[in-house]
Amino acid sequence: MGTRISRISGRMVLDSRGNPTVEVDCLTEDGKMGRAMVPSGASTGRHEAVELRDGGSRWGGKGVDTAVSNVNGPIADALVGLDASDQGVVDTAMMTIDSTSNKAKLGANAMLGASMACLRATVGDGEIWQHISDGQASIPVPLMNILNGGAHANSNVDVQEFMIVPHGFESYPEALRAGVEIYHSLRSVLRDAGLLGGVGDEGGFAPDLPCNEDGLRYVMEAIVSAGYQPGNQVSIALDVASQEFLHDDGYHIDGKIMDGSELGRLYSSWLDSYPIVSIEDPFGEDDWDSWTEFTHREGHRVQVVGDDLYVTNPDRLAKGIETGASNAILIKLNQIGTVTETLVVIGMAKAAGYGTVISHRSGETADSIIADIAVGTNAGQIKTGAPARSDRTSKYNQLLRISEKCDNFSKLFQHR
Ligand code: 2PG
Ligand code: MG
Repeated sequence: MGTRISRISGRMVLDSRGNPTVEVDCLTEDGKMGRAMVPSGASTGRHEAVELRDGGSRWGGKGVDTAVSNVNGPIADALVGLDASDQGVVDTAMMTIDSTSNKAKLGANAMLGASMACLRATVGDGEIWQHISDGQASIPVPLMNILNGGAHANSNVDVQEFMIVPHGFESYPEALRAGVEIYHSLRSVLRDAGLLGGVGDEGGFAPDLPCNEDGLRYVMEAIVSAGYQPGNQVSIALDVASQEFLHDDGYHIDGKIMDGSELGRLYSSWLDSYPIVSIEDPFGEDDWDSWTEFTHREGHRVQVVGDDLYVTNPDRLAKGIETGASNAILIKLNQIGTVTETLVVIGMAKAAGYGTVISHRSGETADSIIADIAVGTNAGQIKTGAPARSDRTSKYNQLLRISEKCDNFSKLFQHR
């Protein structure tokens, strides 16, 4: 058993927002080393697995000393001696000592760091995407967030993410180039309008705008002025992250208060006017009826993606499949906390005919594992921010490397 784990060790490192996060090293008896860093969300769903933070005043309450101690203590004790290549056994061993339904004891950040480090150690100098693939790998279509609002920006824009989807290209490198050119074109468009300020957490521009629809207008202008055809070559995706503006009296958007049906009709009017191929979290995390109503009406012409709704959790996804709440799921490893469970949820979604979007978090690291996971599971889509800032480009760049060996660029959204 060459891949028997000889050592698991954790430490604190910093994420892209300057907050502590967990890094884990896994060493095997045959001398392999796997290292992984854990990302962190800001617009987190209430039903996500627990991200263990120390609280108190140090690091603004965001310390991860307890999570790191859990890696070096109980997790290391449980994993040393196991075969790193048996991911299911590794992850089950951690779940057995945690025993909570939301990983509150060990922390999903501690568990995921160890889980991913074991996967890396197993693969060694090889390729993670090849290791997890059942033979059907493809490079995902990127959903690139070029205009940031909501909880990721200090602006008045309610919609969290305006993304471009460069789907009408023969290869990933061409699609990426289009995305990058449009990103820079948006900078010029906003500068000319006197709206260029800083960028948001995911590297997209973060202007104040008179209304949310203006985000769509500026993105359209950027696509056209970069020389691309909206709809044919490049479409738009939104992450509304509506839970963030859902209050007791309804959804607060554009200075109005709407119920789920009214908000759904606003989206429908956007679908009539813009080439939108995907809408994520159009409704709140427990507003199942609005999800079902909207997906029933619009699911034939738009991908409806559950993020806070499903939190990469098989039980919540099962409910969504049963009720027809959406037709796609966002996949974030740290929402559920282990590699094994993540792969199970992806499999479940695919079996139900759901779209699968592998996603970063707004707080990221240089770790690019989600690029490999998106390729190896043939997910079809990846969402990993603007094509700027190393925490985001590390994933786009890893896809460039992989595309030297795998030239199968997903055909998703090509024949709309
Ligand atoms: C989302 C994510 C990533 P956060 O809502 O989809 O873009 O944001 O990591 O803050 O939850
Ligand atoms: Mg989201």
